[in-house]
Amino acid sequence: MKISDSMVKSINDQIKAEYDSAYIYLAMSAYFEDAGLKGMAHWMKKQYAEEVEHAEKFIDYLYQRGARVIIPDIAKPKDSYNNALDVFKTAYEHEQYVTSRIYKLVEQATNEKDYATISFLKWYVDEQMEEEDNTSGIVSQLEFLGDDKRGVYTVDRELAAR
Ligand code: OFO
Repeated sequence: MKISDSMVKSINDQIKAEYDSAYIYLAMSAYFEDAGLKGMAHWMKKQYAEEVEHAEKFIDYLYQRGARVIIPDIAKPKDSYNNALDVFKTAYEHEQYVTSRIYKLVEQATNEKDYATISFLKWYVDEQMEEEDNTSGIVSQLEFLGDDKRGVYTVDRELAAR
C-alpha cells in the first residue's frame, strides 16, 4: 500500500524536528564544555548522536516506502543557559514536546489506517518514554542538589559513564 502524501510530509517535518533536537543537544554539550562540566558535555554529545540516528531512521523508512525525502534546514539552537539544572529542564521539556509530535504522527497513521507506519512508530513511542525518564531523572537529582557544587560535580562524573 502506498504511503500518503500527507504522511510523507509529516515524516519529513519530523526529520527536521530530529535534526533540530540534535543541534539543541550539541549546543548544550558546547555549553557544558565551556562550563567545565565534561561529563554532562559528553552525555549531551551522545544525545546529539542519538538524535541524528532518529532522523536517519525516519529517512530510511521513507526510502523503504518509496517516498521522497527532503533534507531540511536546521534551526540555530539556543546557546546560553543559567546552570546545569536549566539545561536539563530545557531538555526534559523538549523531550515532552517531541513525544507530543510522535503521538500526533501515530494519530495520523491511525486515521489513515497506515499500519506499517503505526508499527514503525512504536519504536519512537518507546524511545520517547525512555528519553523523558532519563532527562526528568537528572532534573530531579539537580533540583535536590540545588547550590551544592560538589554534588553537581558528582552527577557530572556519573554522566561521563554514558
Ligand atoms: Fe528524537 O528523541 Fe529526543 O528529541
